[in-house]
Amino acid sequence: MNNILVPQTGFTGKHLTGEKIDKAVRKISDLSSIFNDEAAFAAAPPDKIVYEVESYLPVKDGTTGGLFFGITHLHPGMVGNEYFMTKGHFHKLADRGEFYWGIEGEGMLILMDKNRKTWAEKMYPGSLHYIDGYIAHRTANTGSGIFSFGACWPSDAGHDYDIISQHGFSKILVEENGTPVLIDRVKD
Ligand code: M6P
Ligand code: ZN
Repeated sequence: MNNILVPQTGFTGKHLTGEKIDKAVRKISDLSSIFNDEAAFAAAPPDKIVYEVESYLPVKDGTTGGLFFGITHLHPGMVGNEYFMTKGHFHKLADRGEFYWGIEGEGMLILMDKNRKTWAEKMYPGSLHYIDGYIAHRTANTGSGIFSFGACWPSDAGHDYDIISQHGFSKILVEENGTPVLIDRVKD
């Protein structure tokens, strides 16, 4: 025994391999109240996959001082004129930050502070995004292929989905003349 170990988990650049990898799939039917256009949402196929998340969770959820690592694959698509996107969340321990980085395809990181000020950053292969604590975050696929991005966050951060599922972000990302634009969300 020479104390040189072989890792049991791998990162191929796009996928995670090995032990302790958690996989989650989010379909249209899992995303009620996320999209703004309710009629378009009701007409969308409920079983269509919107995104998949692979996560390496080496410690128990809630552990102070640990880290989690995830890759999210957002499929291309729209609900009405809104791009396929993640649910989006604040952290339960609200001051916890997170890194996101673009791996493949084109997307947008949509951010909102506690005062509901919303802005967005373009994501593309090689883009790196530091998300400060107290900032809600979600991503959207603005391209025609799969949009994959990485994430690394503290293992005690947790996910708080309540504010977003009840009130959304104050702005939504829609396609206008083939271009993504961030506009005020007006609920009809
Ligand atoms: C990233 C990380 C995860 C998150 C996932 C999907 O991989 O931020 O913590 O779960 O994106 O986002 P959401 O949980 O908002 O659906
Ligand atoms: Zn997060």
